[in-house]
Amino acid sequence: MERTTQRMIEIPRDVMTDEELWQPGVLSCQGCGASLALKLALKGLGRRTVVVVPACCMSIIAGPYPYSASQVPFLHVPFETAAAGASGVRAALDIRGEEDVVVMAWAGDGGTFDIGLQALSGAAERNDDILYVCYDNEAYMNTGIQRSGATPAGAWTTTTPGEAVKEEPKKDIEKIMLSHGIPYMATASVAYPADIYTKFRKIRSIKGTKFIHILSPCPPGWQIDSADSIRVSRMATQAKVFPIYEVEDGRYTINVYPEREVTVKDYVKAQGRFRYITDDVVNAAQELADRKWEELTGMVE
Ligand SMILES: Cc1ncc(C[n+]2csc(CCOP(=O)(O)OP(=O)(O)O)c2C)c(N)n1
Ligand SMILES: [Mg+2]
Repeated sequence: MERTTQRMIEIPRDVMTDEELWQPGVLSCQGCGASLALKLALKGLGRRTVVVVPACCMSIIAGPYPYSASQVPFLHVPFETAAAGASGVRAALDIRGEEDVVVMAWAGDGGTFDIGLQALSGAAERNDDILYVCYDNEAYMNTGIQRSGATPAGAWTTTTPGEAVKEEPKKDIEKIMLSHGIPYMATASVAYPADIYTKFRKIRSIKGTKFIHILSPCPPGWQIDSADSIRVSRMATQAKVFPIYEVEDGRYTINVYPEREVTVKDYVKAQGRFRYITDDVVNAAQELADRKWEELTGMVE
């Protein structure tokens, strides 16, 4: 297997905090993308951060007070209220004159694409000064791998069981968020840790609603070996299934250009959850990936 640690060297050591705001010994599965993503995000954001988490794997992974892995305030809120909770904390901090504190909602794909979308849309429409992060493991993992609006077509879940895999493609959350005219929207992946760090560092100085969508592999849900979670995530970007880019005030930048010829077929073949995917669905997913990539590259000035 290829080594995956080399990209860590790209992180500018002079500015990166050595402070660990996400402690080891968390309750995640081995190879969990969500926990790694949060660790990197907090390195970029620093100590002046409040994290607001709805019901999802992360509410369990963090552990209960006083044993929580988080070294910053960690507020647990109901499933559909991540954005509303973050907006409320923002308002309270502003009243106290603590405008420099970043309020970050950290929600799963079910909490974002589906049940929390209304609160998220409201916050984005008001351009509330919050950072909203969706760590996307492409199903409701915490309750046993149910299909969400982020699950890709052709994937097995416990609610699209056996050969009755999901038929509908993944919801286009980036377009939904951009339609609100927010100042910052980005995608990221745990396969590119330096990029996560850089993006979270950058958002500290952006006012208004920021949205970051992070692809977060889930070994039990994707039916992959925990040692392969970074490799499979990188394949998603190399195959253009999950491009890494950012949009700042309408300006598009692609942060990772695929270096290798990886097809959608290669990507799905690497995961047990796509065991029953048909050639037609793979071909449609390839066409969709190619079309979206063309659209994206066309947006870059
Ligand atoms: C209103 C409500 N409905 C259902 C649940 C049960 N529930 C808790 S976590 C969860 C799954 C969350 O999925 P996602 O947001 O994708 O995060 P993940 O678990 O995958 O990390 C569900 C259905 C709940 N807590 N509240
Ligand atoms: Mg999920």
